[in-house]
Amino acid sequence: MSSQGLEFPATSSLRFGLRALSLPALLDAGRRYAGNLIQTAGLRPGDRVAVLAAPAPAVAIAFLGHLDSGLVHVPLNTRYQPAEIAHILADSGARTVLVDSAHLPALEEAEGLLRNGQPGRRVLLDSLPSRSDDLAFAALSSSDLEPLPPTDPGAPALMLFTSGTTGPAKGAVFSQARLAAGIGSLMRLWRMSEKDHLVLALPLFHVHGLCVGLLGAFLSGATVTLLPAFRAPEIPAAIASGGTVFMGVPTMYAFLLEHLSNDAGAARDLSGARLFTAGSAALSPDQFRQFESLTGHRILERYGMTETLITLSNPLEGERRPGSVGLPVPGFETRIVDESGRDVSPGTTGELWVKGAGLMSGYHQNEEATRQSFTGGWFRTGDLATRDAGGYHRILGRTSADLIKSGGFRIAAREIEEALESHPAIREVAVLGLPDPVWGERICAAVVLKGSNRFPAEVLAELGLHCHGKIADFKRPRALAVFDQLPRNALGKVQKHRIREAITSGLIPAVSG
Ligand code: MLC
Ligand code: AMP
Repeated sequence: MSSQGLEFPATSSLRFGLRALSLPALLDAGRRYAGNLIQTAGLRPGDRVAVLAAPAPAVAIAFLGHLDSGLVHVPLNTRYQPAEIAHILADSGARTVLVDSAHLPALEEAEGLLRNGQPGRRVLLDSLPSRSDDLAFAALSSSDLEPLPPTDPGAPALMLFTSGTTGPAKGAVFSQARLAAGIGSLMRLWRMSEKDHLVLALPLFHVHGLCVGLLGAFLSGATVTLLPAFRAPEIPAAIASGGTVFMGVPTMYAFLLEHLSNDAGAARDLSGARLFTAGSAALSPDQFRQFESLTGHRILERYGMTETLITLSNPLEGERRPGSVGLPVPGFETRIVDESGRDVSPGTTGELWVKGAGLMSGYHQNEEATRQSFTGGWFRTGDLATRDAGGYHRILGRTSADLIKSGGFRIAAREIEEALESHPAIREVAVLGLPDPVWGERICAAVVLKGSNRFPAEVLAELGLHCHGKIADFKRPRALAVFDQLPRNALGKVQKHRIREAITSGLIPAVSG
């Protein structure tokens, strides 16, 4: 692709089960797929194509094809329910969806919810056509085509939807040039090369799996073993068969640690790897130390965000500090500021702001939200951080309790509150994250009930059923605390920090489910 855009060394390959595809073969299939799709469906550069499919080579082929043809790749979380899918289709304006058979029913339900009522064009990955205009991925990616015109490296290439504290999920837009700057720099920092072999068990719809993992490996000429899902026992086995790098969210490391402590052979299987990285949520110093004592590897923790790519990282060589996310990735700068936007002194907590060529250009068709997120070119992360005199950063939480990170997924409390409010037993509800050693945060609903004679555990189970089909399962409350009334400030705003204090101090018990 172009010089300011993405350049892929030909050495990469993708392994998936028994299949192995070289990068040139992936690129060739991607070009055919995208070129034929453009012709058949009458698409133009800049048109969005949504992808709703489990990790598979076709997802990588489609991503490369979209990048190569100027179509905008819009990956959808495969755990989403129809209403969540419908919102992203409507907001992104994607009229074409690449979908696998496992997710076709959810897509069909989502299409039924779209206000314009018009089903878009579907590209089916592995099922037979059920509508006359359905297209088959296999046919598109194998037919001949005319050469594609060159793409503009500054044009939108990727749109990643993410939740904020207010309003529905928004699409963060990246051009090839921004991806090349942000991810290229990180790969150089980590010395990723054609000698590397990434074991990738992350979903391919978020920055971590899609950009840092898949794209990063392709930019570096590395081999990728793509796993269809994360299962802890498969990681040591994949590393033993040649893997050199593993990237995970802390919840994956929690499951991996459990497996390693029960199977000494598994720890030995990790000895051939050169790099384990963690991010998307805080890796606890305990996890860092346990992993080091079981495997001898010091996990390299880094920090990022959907809107910014990866902006801070512990060094590859030099000190990897437990509990710290390290130093700015080359090409990025950070500031830590107080409430009036003034820089704080080293060691003082403030909001982390980041700047650099890898930041998103903005939220899709949402100038207001884009304007509010940036100040003078600095993206306001909403994360609380400190920086020591040596430049190492620590993330200490968020400025707002309304965003939760659980299992590495970013979740807006408001979306869950809206889903729960319609339950007949609920008078008032506030949702927050409680600390959890495996999931980072566990979703807790603090409620005022309409009747007084209900068992909390029974209400929690009912709320779980009530959420089913409305919101993705990872957003379902796993704990419930019953209040007589929710604490509010003088303006009537619910004070989530007081709810958290009441629960963590034991004053108000929380039942788990
Ligand atoms: C699931 N369970 C939970 C839970 N989620 N319990 C408490 N809290 C939660 N949040 C329960 C389920 O009900 C189930 O129980 C059991 O745990 C297993 O759930 P699962 O969903 O089947 O687990 P699994 O599929 O193994 O998923 C775990 C995971 C997944 C870690 C693989 O969460 C994941 O892929 N996370 C990665 C997210 C990610 O890529 N984030 C990157 C964002 S980008 P039962 O009883 O039903 O068995 C970003 C930028 C950056 O952040 O910096 O990288
Ligand atoms: P997302 O929008 O899913 O990309 O989530 C981004 C958020 O994940 C950040 O704003 C942080 O709150 C959190 N995050 C990412 N990496 C780390 C990390 N290493 N330590 C703590 N929090 C992290």
